Amino acid sequence: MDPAASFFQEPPVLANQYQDDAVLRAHLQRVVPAEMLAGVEAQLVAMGEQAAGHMLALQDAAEANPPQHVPYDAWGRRIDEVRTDPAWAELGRIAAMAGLAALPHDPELGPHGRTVQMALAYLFAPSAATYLCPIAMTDAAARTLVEHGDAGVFGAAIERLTSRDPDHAWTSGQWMTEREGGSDVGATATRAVRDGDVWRLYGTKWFTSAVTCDVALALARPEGAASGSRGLALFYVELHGVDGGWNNLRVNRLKDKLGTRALPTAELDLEGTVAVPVGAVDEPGVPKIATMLNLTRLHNSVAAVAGMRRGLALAEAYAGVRDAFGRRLVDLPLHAETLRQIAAQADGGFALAFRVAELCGRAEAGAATVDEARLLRILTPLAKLFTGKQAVSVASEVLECFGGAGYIEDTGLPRLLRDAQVLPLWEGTTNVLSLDVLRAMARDDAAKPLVDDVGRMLVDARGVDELADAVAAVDAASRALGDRLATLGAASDEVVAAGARSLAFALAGTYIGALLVDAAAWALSHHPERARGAVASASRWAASVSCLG
Ligand code: MFK
Repeated sequence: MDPAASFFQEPPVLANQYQDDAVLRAHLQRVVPAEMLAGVEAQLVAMGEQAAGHMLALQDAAEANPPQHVPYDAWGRRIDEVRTDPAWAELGRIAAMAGLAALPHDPELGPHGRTVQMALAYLFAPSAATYLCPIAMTDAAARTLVEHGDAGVFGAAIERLTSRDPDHAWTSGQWMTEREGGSDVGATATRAVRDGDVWRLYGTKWFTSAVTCDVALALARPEGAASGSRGLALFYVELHGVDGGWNNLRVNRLKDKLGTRALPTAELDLEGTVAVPVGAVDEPGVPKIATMLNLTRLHNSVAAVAGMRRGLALAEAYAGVRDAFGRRLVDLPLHAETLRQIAAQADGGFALAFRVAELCGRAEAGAATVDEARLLRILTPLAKLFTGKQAVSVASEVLECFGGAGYIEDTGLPRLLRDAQVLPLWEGTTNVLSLDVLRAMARDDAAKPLVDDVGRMLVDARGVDELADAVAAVDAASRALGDRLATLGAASDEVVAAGARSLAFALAGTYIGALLVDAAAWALSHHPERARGAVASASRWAASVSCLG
């Protein structure tokens, strides 16, 4: 018998993704009160089970049968139907029932609602064919309407956007990007025209993700308003009328994307689409949509760290079953070292994204101090830009851990890389976010609370022998960062802007170093028998962060 004919490899098998994730579980133990965690743990276990079980088949089905745009019916009528696989809708039902958009509004969870929600989202995302994208926009639209809209006008919509009943729940889109530019929002050409009692929108939205949504928030320029971003107002749109037909809009085509293939992303023409202003129509809409953007940026960060964790879980599972050179991969020193480096990246990104979730929950519950609010403002773009880049490089490394199998489509592995690539560019590119970090520093003096928080965490970890080197390295990076920040005032705007990305990476890298040290100190004092991974990640991070400051 030809030996090649009997060749096969054991595939990596995922365990329950909650029970198997020591980093997530330790974090929740630290930041969520024990009684509350006990109350939500069954949900986390169930999501961890689904994510390693039947959701994988739903994800595969949705990806294998991407959305289709059917512009006309058989008799020539324009219908613009967008057909998706039933598995896509099923993923939406799972999200609604888990309360992925509802939990931050649950008064019983108070400031911890965001952390619990993001823990579930983190388990859901890597098995959900990018369904976290519509959830992110839905969650963020609900919060934006709560903060900037009239409850009498939008109460019913908010109730549906935050419903856990999948037959009643709505999802939202976010219509910002136009042909003129996704980053240069001030160039928006869509017009809002008063027509009797209603406003109508005219223009083209060039990237509208999850076009199967029920509502959307859109920027448009009311007639006579100023040019640039200050003249834009924020509008609420229902995509369909009561008869089920489109609200005077046309689907031009669906985008043929590198990844996120199950997610229908469309180009839309608005041809008199009826819209309702969110708040006063003469108020600038950009600061209002910033509420939405900051939340979708947090979701983006969580999707990034979830993707890294999934890649690591798969690479570790494979290393435990694949032999090479007469040994299991996991026993090969350099391969084991590579896995530990990936783990340090995943742990670092996780710590930053979930710190943002924690602060966001406190701010939304009215429990944040002034410094925590400023910290949230700067950490949100930092988390998005840093984890987005990490996700791509980690996904690439994970594929390499599988050798040739990592390059073969039906292993499902190439999708990890394709789907990661959207994370640095969706919801603001790395450069746009680096400039937003400068904006947060200039307007809110937000670098100071970040540096102060690093100092607080290092003080807490001083005297812990196992962390002495890591504390010293992060401390040195923080002092170098302080020196660098002190020079900014004397530099020209052009020079400061040109250095924005490197400064953002230094800020994020140093802050993550402190978060990892803090988490390791907590693990050593609470669960020393389980602290090895946390100490290893803190030490590895600190060894590289010393060159970032
Ligand atoms: C997953 C599937 C994906 C499928 C494929 C997708 C492909 C990608 C499609 C896309 O295009 S995604 C969308 C990408 N675009 C963006 O994310 C927007 C990028 N631009 C920005 O983020 C700009 O910074 C922003 C439009 C928000 C502001 O630009 P401006 O208006 O030129 O800045 P300006 O004048 O400094 O800010 C206006 C106001 O907003 C100021 O407040 P005041 O009026 O009170 O002074 C700012 O402080 C406030 N602001 C800006 N950003 C803020 C903020 N406030 C809070 N948080 C923020 N992040």
